[in-house]
Amino acid sequence: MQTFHSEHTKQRRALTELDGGRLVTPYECPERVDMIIECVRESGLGAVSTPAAYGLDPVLAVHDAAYVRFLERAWDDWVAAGLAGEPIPSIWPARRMRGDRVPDHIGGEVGYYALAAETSLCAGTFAAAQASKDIALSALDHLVDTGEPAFGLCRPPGHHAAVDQYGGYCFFNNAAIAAQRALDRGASRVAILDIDFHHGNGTQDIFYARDDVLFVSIHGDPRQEFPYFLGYADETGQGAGDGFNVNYPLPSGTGYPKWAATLDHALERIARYRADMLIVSLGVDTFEHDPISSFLLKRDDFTDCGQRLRQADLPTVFLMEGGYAVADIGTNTVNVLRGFSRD
Ligand code: OKP
Ligand code: ZN
Repeated sequence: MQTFHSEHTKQRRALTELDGGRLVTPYECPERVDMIIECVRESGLGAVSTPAAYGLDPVLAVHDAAYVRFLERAWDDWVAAGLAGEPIPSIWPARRMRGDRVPDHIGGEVGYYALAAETSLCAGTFAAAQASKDIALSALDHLVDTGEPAFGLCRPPGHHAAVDQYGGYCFFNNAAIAAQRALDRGASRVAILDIDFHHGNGTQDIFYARDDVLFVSIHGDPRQEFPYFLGYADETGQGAGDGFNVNYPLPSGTGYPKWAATLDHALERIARYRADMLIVSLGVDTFEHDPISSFLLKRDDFTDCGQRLRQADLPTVFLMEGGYAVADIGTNTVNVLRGFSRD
């Protein structure tokens, strides 16, 4: 399996995350990439390649143009407005306020375009988000061109990014961008399986009314876990997309037996869809020692997970999402990939 990796992902180095009323050093840190690529190189998984540059057209295929322009200039506008610290929203278009007007001031714009407040912007965010989607696109193209599976070591992650909103450490929805490219390159039914601990609200948002992308997510129950306001089992899609969105919320404390049985259900749904391609939104924050999550998967469970994914027998791309137990993130990620690759 080929891995796609870029040092440019590390250009995002925010100083602050709003966590329980304090500003802390972000959990989603550049060291995550160092740990994963080191384990990939030691594992003998396969070659590591640098992504190609795709520009913004594939981003604009799934995201709102004004949103993308906002992300490009937000840091400079914040600094020009004389604001100290990193951009964090302090007000949103909440219920019964005007959600149809984009303010002119950066203080209002961040509230319009952010879906959560933990994710500060910083000088390198846009460049890192661009590198991240280039990695996803390169991994997708490698699969289409060679038929071989690929791993995109994306960072920042993408699955919380909606059509016109960032948050949950995500800016461009890498999995959605890759899925759209797969369709543009001839696929007709793409399945996205999101096994990050958190619900992939952004991916769901982008494809909710469509039947050419099946979105299936296994995640912490939104009654108890971020993103709280999406990810319930009764969200099944709308219009042409009705029946093509599948959520499996699981309670805090879920261990591998229950999680793996749920994975098997998810894979059965994907098989019934007769997907011609599988994109795995691969978060390893389901790990028992993850600092912000509450499932109980162990290191070896990730290997078993990879083996089960292999049973789906589909052309597969893995795209990195979350995982914040930095010391173990490389082992857990490579365990999935090696479990998948092993005969
Ligand atoms: C991004 B991904 C920490 C709360 C964190 C945001 C979680 C974002 C997760 N006190 N809330 O891994 O899905
Ligand atoms: Zn997550």
